[in-house]
Amino acid sequence: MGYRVAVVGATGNVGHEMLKILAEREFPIDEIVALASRRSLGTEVSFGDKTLKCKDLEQFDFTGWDIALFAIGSEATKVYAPKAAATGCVVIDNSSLYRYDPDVPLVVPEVNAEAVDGYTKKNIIANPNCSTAQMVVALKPLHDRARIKRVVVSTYQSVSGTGKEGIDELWNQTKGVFVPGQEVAPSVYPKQIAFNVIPHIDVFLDDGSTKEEWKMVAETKKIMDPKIKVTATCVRVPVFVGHSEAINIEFEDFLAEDEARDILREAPGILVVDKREDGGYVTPIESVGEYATYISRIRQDSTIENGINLWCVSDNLRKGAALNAVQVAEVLGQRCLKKG
Ligand code: 2RA
Repeated sequence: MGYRVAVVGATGNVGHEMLKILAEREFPIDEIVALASRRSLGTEVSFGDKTLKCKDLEQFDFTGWDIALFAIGSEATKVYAPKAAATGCVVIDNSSLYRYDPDVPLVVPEVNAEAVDGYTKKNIIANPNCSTAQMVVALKPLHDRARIKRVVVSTYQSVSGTGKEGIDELWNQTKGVFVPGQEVAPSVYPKQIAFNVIPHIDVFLDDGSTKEEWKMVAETKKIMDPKIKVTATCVRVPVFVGHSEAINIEFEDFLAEDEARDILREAPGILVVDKREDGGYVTPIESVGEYATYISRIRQDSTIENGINLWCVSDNLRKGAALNAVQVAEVLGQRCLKKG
């Protein structure tokens, strides 16, 4: 016995990954449907060794369906998530629309799986921002051991975070630099991304930070502990897939780097690759297609009393989005929607 599962936004990067991961992890499915906008009607997408033809989200009736994994923008989510939820189908949403709603749990299973139980208020569960997800996976085991006071994080976010447009722009701009006569295409970014970095993701806020940076602060507090102080600088880099983060952590109590490394080695969802030699660390290219949140460069920060620095890398389309959503569905099934 399994679930009737809808993947909403099946033709997007995250939608594709959701279908792949549902099949990879053999999520218990009795029936699956791929939903997309009318212009993608009939588009074929893969689900394991099967091919699904996309159906029209606008016409779809979620009645009798158990779980809907949403990977569409906030505007469309605002229209269709409540419709799905009202039929009793539990929505697991990747957009930012519901993340800060007190009646909607924001869940990273390795960190706060029990929060899934609160789904009944709106029949919706929110997935965090990709840059938040990998960070809280890294922070949680250390917070349990030595209570985190403050986090300073700089991110190096790949262009796939912007969707297909970001990937296409990096590719076209890079070709434009090398192929004579080929104009450098106008970018979805405010400045050239090829061979460059852009310290600006999402919109600017009144205090000079960006909304992406605000999301990391607000979501870490909601998922982990409102007392943790977080300051972030989010940067777009010319990488196709894989977000990287340099994280500085200040604890209430002293935590030695060796103990931190041992704790992280044992923590769920984490792979530690940390040797003080050439190549003894993980780079984004190595994270692509993997489930793990990789941790490298673990070391004491001797400039403060109880500080640790570390490097964190993960596939932003997987742990940052599709994998986390499927893991939430797994926890939902184990804790709340028992089948069979
Ligand atoms: C980005 N986190 O990387 C944002 C949205 N996926 O662009």
